[in-house]
Amino acid sequence: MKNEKKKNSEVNKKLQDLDRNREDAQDQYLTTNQGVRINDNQNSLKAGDRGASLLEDFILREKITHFDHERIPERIVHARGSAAHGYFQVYESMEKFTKAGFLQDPTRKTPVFTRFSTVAGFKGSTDLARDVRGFSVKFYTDEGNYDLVGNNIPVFFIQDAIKFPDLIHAVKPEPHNEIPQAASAHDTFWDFVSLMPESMHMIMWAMSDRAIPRSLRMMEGFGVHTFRLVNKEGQGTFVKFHWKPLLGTHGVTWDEAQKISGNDPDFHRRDLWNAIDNGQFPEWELGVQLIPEEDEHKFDFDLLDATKLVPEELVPVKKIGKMVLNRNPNNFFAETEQVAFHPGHIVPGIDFTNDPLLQGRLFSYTDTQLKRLGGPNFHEIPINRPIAPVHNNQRDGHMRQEINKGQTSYQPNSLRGGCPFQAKIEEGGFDSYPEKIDAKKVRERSESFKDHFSQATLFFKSQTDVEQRHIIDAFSFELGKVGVSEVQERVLGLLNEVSGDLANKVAANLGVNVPRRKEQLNHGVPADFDPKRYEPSKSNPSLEKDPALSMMHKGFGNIATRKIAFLCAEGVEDASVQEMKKALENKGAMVKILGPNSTEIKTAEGKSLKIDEAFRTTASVVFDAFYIPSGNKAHKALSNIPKAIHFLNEAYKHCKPIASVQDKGLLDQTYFWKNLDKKNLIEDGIILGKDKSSEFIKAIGKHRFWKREEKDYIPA
Ligand code: HDD
Repeated sequence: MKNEKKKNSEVNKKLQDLDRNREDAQDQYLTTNQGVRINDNQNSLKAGDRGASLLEDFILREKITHFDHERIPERIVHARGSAAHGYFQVYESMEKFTKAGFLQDPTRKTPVFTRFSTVAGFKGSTDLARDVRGFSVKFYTDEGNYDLVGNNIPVFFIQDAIKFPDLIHAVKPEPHNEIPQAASAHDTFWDFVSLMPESMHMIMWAMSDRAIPRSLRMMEGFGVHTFRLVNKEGQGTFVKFHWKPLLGTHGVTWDEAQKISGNDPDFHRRDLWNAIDNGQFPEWELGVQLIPEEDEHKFDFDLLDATKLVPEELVPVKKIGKMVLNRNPNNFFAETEQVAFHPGHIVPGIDFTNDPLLQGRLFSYTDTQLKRLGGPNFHEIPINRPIAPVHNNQRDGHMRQEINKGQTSYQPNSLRGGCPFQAKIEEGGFDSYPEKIDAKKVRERSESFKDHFSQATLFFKSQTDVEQRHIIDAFSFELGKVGVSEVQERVLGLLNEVSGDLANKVAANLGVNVPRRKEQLNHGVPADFDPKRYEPSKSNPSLEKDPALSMMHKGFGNIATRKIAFLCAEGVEDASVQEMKKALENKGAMVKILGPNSTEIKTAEGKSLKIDEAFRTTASVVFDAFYIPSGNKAHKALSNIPKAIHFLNEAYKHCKPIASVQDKGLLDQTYFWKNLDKKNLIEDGIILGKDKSSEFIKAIGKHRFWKREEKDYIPA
């Protein structure tokens, strides 16, 4: 145990070194990059005080040159990202399945750096775009860095990496006018989808609320591919990786997402930052689905096909450990921007499979870092540096940091006694899993990859009515933005393969007919498109529904870190503010007091109450629930603020819980109040009356009151 403690503190120490954080302390002088102290940072050197600037001004030249070079190419995909440090700890030894050191010992904390991202938008794009979210974790293990580079969706659009550039070209802004930013609702994306039936499963996920998460802290993560665990005896087990957030998995509504994008494009980044800053550390459990090698061919899909998941109904997820993110980066560029993930960064005990999407990725990630980070030494950038010692004969290259001593940089050598040595397997040397391969070289897809619809259907059927409605709305919005009717029709044809009901409802919203199958395959399809190659061989799905695919099937209750707005004005009753605040904060929620402007106000009792934010500078969409404390004077004042009334109307439209001590005042100024069935307020998420904190907490725990959507009459 003592030894373990020592090891943990050594790891932390190594991480600190890795950070190479430099505080600019108070007592330090401003210097040039060469360490020369600067005496005047306000004026450039000139010939006379009104004269021309002089080229000899090395201080000016150095400063401007550095500035001119401060940007590096943004990531070609996943450019917009937010990250945090933390640690991972396994619950029990996984020795039976893997020899990976960081999965053996429950007392050991392995440092991690985790980056979340959107895929399509540029670096400065909005967080709330409808998009897949990247979920990358770098584990700094004692045996080297292990990167789990996944998404918040367990499947992928395409089966073979050779289609990746096409997929990304189709979804990125269109090349002639660079429109639209961070959005898939445009012609080229849906044109591509309409010709790629294999994308249908992931498209269903991308049109669900998973693609507009409430928070990065409330998303699941998936390794997507089937990987392989290998134990000491060399025995392999197929594995699918899952991250399960302890705060539950939640989305926002599409209307909200669009409004948040305007009000706070940094919504997710800010939310992650603030939660960690407040000490409310986000946590995920790492889950694994383990499949013995002998079961490889027992499923009605191929484990190597990244457009398929292994239903949790068939193979349960075993939770094996927990990740806690507990420290914000010190410098966005140095850490979040320069971190280089790679699915090929693996450690002994974890190995690849022949998934053709994964195999292609193994090439792409190094290649892209060479360009983005400027050369082959990107592993020396502090955030990418392993804590395991690095010894090899690789030398030189742009921006080399290490000063390798000695005469030899080759192997075998005798001049340095043969050092560095190869490690035997028992000494931790990596050995690839000896998979037997005996095949012809072909450019083909396996027959077992050809069912593109069964799991898309399973996904749709597994959703609640509310989730299905959101999917229908999302398709109707996205396809409604497509200007080419042939593309709309082809997609409807594919949707018809997933669910006739889905296709018909989307078609009705678009005012377009669902084509019959024959038309669908031939209508406007390019001459070199080979339908036979993609002809779906619809096998019998072995399951009708898998509840794990739905975000809403699980009860929820934890209100920790939820943001609650208190609508206040002069004359508010202090007790009704403080009691509710205390009750909510006891459950870990974050209370924000909103008021007419951001100064202090006087309560009915004459006390002063600090306002956190003015109505003018915020919006209802950035809060989870709303409370109006008592006080007739305050209610009168709030009733005269149109934004306060709008706040509540919009909150109601977005199905969020609303609590008010009294109905006379602000509540009866709203659009929705007069139409409400006053007998069933609680079922509608409206909590009315004094001392109702426990009812309000329960309501917040339900996240949303979706039944309200059926009415759809709120003009907010
Ligand atoms: Fe990728 C980045 C996830 C397929 C090529 N990818 C990138 C990131 C994530 C993923 C989360 C951002 C990493 C970060 O935060 O820095 N990518 C996936 C998943 C895939 C996938 C889950 C399928 C299962 N990717 C994929 C393919 C290719 C790429 C098939 C190319 C053949 N991905 C890249 C890239 C990126 C990248 C171009 C851009 C920036 C980077 O690598 O570092 O190489």
